[in-house]
Amino acid sequence: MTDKLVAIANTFTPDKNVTRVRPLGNGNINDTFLATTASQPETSFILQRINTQVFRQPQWVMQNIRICTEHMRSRCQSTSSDRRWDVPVVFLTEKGQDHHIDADGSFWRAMSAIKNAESFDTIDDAERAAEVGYALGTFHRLTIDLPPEKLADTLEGFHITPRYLQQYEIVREKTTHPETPDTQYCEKFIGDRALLAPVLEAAKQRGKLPLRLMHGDPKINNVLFDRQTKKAVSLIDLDTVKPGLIHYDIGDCLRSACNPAGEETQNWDEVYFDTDLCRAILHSYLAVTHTFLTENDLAYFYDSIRLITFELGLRFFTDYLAGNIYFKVRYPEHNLARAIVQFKLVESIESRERSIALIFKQFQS
Ligand code: GN1
Ligand code: MG
Repeated sequence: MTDKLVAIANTFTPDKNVTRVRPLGNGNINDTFLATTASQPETSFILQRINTQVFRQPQWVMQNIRICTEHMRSRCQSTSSDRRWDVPVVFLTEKGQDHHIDADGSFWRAMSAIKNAESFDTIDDAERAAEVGYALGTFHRLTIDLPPEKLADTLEGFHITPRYLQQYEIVREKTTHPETPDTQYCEKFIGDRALLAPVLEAAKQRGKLPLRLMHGDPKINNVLFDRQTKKAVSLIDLDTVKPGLIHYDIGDCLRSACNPAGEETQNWDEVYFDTDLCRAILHSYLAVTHTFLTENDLAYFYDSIRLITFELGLRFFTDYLAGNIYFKVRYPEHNLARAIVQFKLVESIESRERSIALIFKQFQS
């Protein structure tokens, strides 16, 4: 396999000098590797096999990433900034293609690695949190003038919560699963909050929230921090960049960054939503984005945090019931455990509604 991976990596390098390919990170969907050249280790790059069961048109994913990264790069070049901000570069094959399909039909692509940078699965201090807000704000600021209709819909239904609820109901009807206190908790939790599901879609339909370009997956470990300065320098994992609501991003970023126990914990009593981290993230996010956000945008921030957390729990639980066909798992109840983490987080968000609302109040006129 290693030789095969090295050969695949070398389709993206003119010098064919990759000597080592090793697994990187813990993505739930795609397979990610770091490809290294012996002579120049600093030219390591990211090699990924796209999960084509999830991304049915992977060539559209690449097209979206190229449009978005080129746009962000030209915005960075045309505005002076005293801060480092790196946009990943898509590598091309010898034939000038942004992907390579191997003999097994797998879809591969390569992108530059962000130098001297690191990511974290959890954070616990306000300085780092402020950098997370800066990172998401910078991504939204650099893409706000890129018309969303220039991008393809690469993952239909992604973050459309009412659709996930429908799928859950279908899967629940069709499958049999052991009734345990944990599954009963999840079913009751979802049933009690079914009315919450359409909140953002209804606002979109009523014209309160505009269709914009979104990142789609700005969870904490997709923010890269400079190892020396500790400042955020990039927001990676651009597979889900497509037309959507920036509220999905706000919700996803906050549900992931403000959960110090992390989304993989099994210690459910430890799960809580940290409002100090939330405040730090929002302050810096809004400092970058206030020029284009509207009163309506702010009015839906709390709902988006609660909804996207609920939605991810719903997605994990549905996948558990369906037999773990979407998210990678390490054991059969993994998606059930992940769902409970998100639902505990929703409970904590709900219990802190007033203090979360107070954070936004400061920014609403
Ligand atoms: C998936 O594969 P990864 O870890 O980048 C998922 C996100 C979830 C996330 C939860 C395309 O992202 O929506 O929030 O897991 N990506 C897709 O960790 O479904
Ligand atoms: Mg992702």
